[in-house]
Amino acid sequence: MLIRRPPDIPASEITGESLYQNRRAWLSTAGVTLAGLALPARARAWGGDDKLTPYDVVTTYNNYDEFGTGKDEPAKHAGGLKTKPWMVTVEGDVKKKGSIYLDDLLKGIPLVDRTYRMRCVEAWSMVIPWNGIMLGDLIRKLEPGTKAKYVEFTTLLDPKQMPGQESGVLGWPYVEALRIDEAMHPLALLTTGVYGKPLPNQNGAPIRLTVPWKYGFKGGKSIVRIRFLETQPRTTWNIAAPQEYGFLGNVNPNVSHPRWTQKEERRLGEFFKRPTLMFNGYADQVGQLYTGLDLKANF
Ligand SMILES: Nc1nc2c(c(=O)[nH]1)N[C@H]1C(S)=C(S)[C@@H](COP(=O)(O)O)O[C@H]1N2
Ligand SMILES: [Mo]
Repeated sequence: MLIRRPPDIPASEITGESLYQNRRAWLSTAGVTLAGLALPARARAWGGDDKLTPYDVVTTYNNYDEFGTGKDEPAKHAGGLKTKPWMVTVEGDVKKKGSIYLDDLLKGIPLVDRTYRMRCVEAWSMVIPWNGIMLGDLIRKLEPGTKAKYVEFTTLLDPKQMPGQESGVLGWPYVEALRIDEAMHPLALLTTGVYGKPLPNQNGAPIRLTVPWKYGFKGGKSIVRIRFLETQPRTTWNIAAPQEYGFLGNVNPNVSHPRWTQKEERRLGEFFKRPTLMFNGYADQVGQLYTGLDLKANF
């Protein structure tokens, strides 16, 4: 089993402002970021600006265990993954079932640009300008039935292309899932690009899940199957270590990982640690999904 720990972040990654730090990127997120927030106070409490993490860091410091467990390995080894043509299979309690080319699956769904804070369970974080679609738009297009309470996402299983799958560090293929109400939330995306460019393979090309209020492990990469289920599916990290990785995987500074605190985080490119915020700072938008739930027991 793979033992996760917060890594030391080399000084070479302490970099300045990014090229893409422009008005367009921020405008595109304004609707989401500003909704319901008393922004100036909140922004100061948060510790200043959320500068974009530079493209070269976003695309060379990755977790994608199918291509090796070193942060630099996915960028080195994922280049050969064949992502075109790409088929996705839709299964379960849903009207539009079957295997479909990715382009056809996404046809007619509006593209969105969203800059999100992303928080890994290993206590580092980035700010990433994603391009993709709202997951809810796709779900509505697929027309799930009334029994569909969960949506499951499965990564490609192909040890020939993904050498990490020859090892037993995790169960393969990588599986992640959301409750359907979480999946319908407008912040939940399927992303196909970053910084306005097609998603590099190491970031999960050609399509991956992006859920900014949850730990990064919830964001399954290179998805080939979407299933609509009545009962909660088992998910990869939850199977590997259920006491460490809950099904929900919501960012929660009050629930420590058994081996390290989640109260603070290292933003890649910054020297000082920042406090970690409830739901990764998206509490005003997503908090109502969990009303009445004991978030210490349901982590
Ligand atoms: N298939 C697959 N998806 C995965 C992972 C993985 O190992 N395999 N790692 C997860 C983890 S732990 C994180 S933090 C994010 C990292 O995404 P990024 O490399 O695009 O920043 O991908 C997630 N999705
Ligand atoms: Mo992660």
